[in-house]
Amino acid sequence: MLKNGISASMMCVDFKDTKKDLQALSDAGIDYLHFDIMDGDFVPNYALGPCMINNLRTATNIPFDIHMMVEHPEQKLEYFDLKEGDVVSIHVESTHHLQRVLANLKKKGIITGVALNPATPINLIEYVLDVIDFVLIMTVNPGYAGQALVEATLDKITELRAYLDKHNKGNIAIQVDGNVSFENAVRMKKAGANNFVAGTAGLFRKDMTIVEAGTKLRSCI
Ligand code: S6P
Ligand code: MG
Repeated sequence: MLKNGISASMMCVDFKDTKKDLQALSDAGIDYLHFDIMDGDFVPNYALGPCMINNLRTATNIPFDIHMMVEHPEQKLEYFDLKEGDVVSIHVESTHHLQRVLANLKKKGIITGVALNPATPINLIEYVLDVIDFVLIMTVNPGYAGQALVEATLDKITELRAYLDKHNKGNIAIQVDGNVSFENAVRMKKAGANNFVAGTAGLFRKDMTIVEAGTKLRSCI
């Protein structure tokens, strides 16, 4: 089960002083560290990978949330040393074998999520509802931090919550990712989101510290 709360987007940390940011994220009581894995193919960018994840295992007690934005995730997951209790999300658009990849992760004790790009319809998740703990609604197009919200995704969150209830899956959480600002977090929460990926808009801000932003964001969700 995915915890309600805040997942910090690790592509937004200050790589010159990762240790300091990790301490601040811990002080802020952040619930997960969100690792954006990008292959330059599924998305128009490269970011993060197994070596960063392995490196940080011993540097923090905050649980890991791994967002796979790669083609053929079923082939690339073996590059990762996944641990029971890790969170992993797989994009519907990235594989012909969505059920297989999610079921295999579930067997390993992974908390599984299915991710949807802004233009991808909700009903594509119907036949994987029994192998997921959460749905990740992309509220921006994947690839970059610092983008504007795709407004239509707010209605999508509302529709997804109703869809899950209709399928007797009220226990499946909704994670949102992209421009989770303080204002947008309130709207996303109202629409039915439970877990909020926070980057430049809600946590790694120029006008406040991580602890100040984390405290403010928590009061919004
Ligand atoms: C986007 C990625 C996200 C971003 C996050 C950044 O491809 O999946 O996790 O890192 O959205 O947050 P913000 O507040 O800069 O949009
Ligand atoms: Mg992400």
